[in-house]
Amino acid sequence: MSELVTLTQDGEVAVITVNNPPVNALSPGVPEGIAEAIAKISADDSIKGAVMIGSGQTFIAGADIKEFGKITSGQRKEGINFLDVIKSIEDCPKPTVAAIHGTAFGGGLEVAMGFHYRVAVASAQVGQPEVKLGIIPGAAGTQRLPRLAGVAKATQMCADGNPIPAKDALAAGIIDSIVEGDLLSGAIAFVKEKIASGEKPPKTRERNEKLGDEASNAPIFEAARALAKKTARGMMAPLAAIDAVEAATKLSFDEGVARERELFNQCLFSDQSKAMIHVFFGEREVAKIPGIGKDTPQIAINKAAVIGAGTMGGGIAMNYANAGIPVIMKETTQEALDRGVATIRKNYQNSVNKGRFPQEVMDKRMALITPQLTYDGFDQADIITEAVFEGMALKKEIFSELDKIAKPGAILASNTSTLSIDEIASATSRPEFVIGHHYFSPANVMRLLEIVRSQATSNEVIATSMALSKRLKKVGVLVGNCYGFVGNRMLHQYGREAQFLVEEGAKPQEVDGALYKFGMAMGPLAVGDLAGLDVGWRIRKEHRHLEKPGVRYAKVADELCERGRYGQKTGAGWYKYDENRKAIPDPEVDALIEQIAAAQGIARRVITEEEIIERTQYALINEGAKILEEGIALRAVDIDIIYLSGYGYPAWRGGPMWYGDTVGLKKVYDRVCQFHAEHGEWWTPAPLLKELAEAGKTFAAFDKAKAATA
Ligand code: T1G
Repeated sequence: MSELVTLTQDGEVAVITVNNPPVNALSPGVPEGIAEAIAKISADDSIKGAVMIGSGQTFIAGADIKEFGKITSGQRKEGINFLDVIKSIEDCPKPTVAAIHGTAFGGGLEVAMGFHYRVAVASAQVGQPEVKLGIIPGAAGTQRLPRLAGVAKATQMCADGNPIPAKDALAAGIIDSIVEGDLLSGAIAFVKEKIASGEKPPKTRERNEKLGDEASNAPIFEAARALAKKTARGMMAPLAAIDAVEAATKLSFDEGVARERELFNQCLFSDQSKAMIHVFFGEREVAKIPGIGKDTPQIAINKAAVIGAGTMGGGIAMNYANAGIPVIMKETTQEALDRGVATIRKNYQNSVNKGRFPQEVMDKRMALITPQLTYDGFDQADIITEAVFEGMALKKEIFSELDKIAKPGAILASNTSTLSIDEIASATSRPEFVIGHHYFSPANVMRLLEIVRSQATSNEVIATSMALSKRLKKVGVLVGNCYGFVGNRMLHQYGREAQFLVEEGAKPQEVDGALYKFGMAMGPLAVGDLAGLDVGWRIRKEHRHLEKPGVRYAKVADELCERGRYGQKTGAGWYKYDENRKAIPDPEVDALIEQIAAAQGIARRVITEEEIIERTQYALINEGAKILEEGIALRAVDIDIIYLSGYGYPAWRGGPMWYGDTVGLKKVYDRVCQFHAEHGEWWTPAPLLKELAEAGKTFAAFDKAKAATA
């Protein structure tokens, strides 16, 4: 028996323990160890029943995702096949019980469903999250789950990939009992009852009573497909998962398993799955900061304070309250403060009304927020976040005041979206405690938190900020200090190209439509209308003096603002908006665009979808390469995670840098050079892009090489 799987005996009951930290993944050796244990149990007459349990934090959390890359790259010849080991569990002549704590996900649940019975602690979760990796269950999960939970539940779980808690799994028939107290003892007691009962251990694959019939199943699959096309737009895996569950209702078990395997392989070898596996590991990679290890001391965050109760300040205060951290929220006028509190209350009430959490949770969270007009209590705060108007003078004035008020060792964070953290820190005597915490609107919803280090920010403050982002359920990404940091700096190039394309001949709805079809949550012009065109207009006016003569700048957005067309908030921007805020193309805007193009001597032309995608996506990639070279982002994958969690970039494309790798950096670079020749210095190729393109390399390889030397 490998140390990955151990077999012990408790009287007549055998206990199989899986020891593969940290999540007991089904890495090579684990399935083999389980199969070996089951064979021994089947052959040993002194054993009358068996239990399997995971050591450490969880049951089996799935196949080892690291193995998929080896398969798709050809490094590993044979695929991942747990079907035989699961079948051997099912065919064991003695009752077997899976004892679940933590998570039984993916292959973990599939293995558990091969057991005759499943018991769990109340805090356990079960699920088939494979679609979140762009694949589907590949070990008969789509065939056994409908046999235990019924077709509707199985279809929903395999298509959306969301886990369910033990109590729902019990109600659905996926588990047989919830164990109070010690899980192993409870599981052993359970299997002893089954031994005593003498009942024939039920084989899940033979349980067909919940498979329904064509008449009852057809509407389930039709609704599931319609939902997947809406909520997982562009993705193949959810639809494949539904096909696989449908096969379970129409074919024999073995034929259904064969169909599942076909669909699994189609997904596994797709670009979408490679991208989503890149994202899975990327979301964990960004938490690893070279030079700031797990042993870096952190500052205890028990009390917070926020300056500003506007859209951002209120959302930030909610983040702290949601994490159970008391937070003071300060404003300058009672009217602004009351408005901020009212917005928070409305947001929470919406969640209660939608059943996301009960009223008492809302009441508890509201009680954690202390709205006030003074700095009272700020000297007790462990972290103070400034979220006021985006003007450097005001921010420096506030940080200078905080320097006098905050206790020694308090973190002073700015929510600035573009301004220099170095300059803000210079207003204090404690620059090592100053950092950027750039949230994305709405701050209580968007997962991304750009953590902006200044030249002086200490490792402790960075380590604390990274840990705090996890506590606030954010994806914290450490970035360097430059205008726009990472996300907004790249967005500036992306938005510029979108507007140039409009001036050159594409209609606004064509630019937005092409990018929506590409997978973006919204097109850039519609995003501008949503955020308010006046925001960018104010910043451009503040920086007009920096515009280089002879260099082309987009003109239409400024003109729209001059006409009071700020977007949704004024009922018109790039589009007109009806009472339901539906965007309607506006002939007045078309006429304005033609007028501006003519005034600039731009000969308008038909612009293809392909050019729209290339001009906008390659502008992102080229700027991302410059950001990498400057060390503003630690890795290309950090840029990808920023775009996925803060800018509505489709996970199944992996992020802008991963997309560049998928297209091929040589092709990207060649097109950037063409755009440079046609459109001037905005398109100056990034030297790193040139270097990687000419070496036939990828950004992923760049990251790997950098990690190897870190
Ligand atoms: N394979 C390999 N590594 C994994 C892993 C997995 N399945 N799950 C987690 N890790 C690593 C992770 O990268 C991190 O590594 C460490 O474990 C801690 O993870 C056949 C084909 C279980 C809820 O999709 O959802 O089964 O960064 O930080 O917050 O049909 O991990 O420390 O080096 O996330 O406590 C299906 C994925 C696979 C589950 C724990 N299973 N994992 O969360 O820890 S496909 C999944 C999770 C499959 C079958 C198919 C979470 C977790 P490092 P963590 P956590």
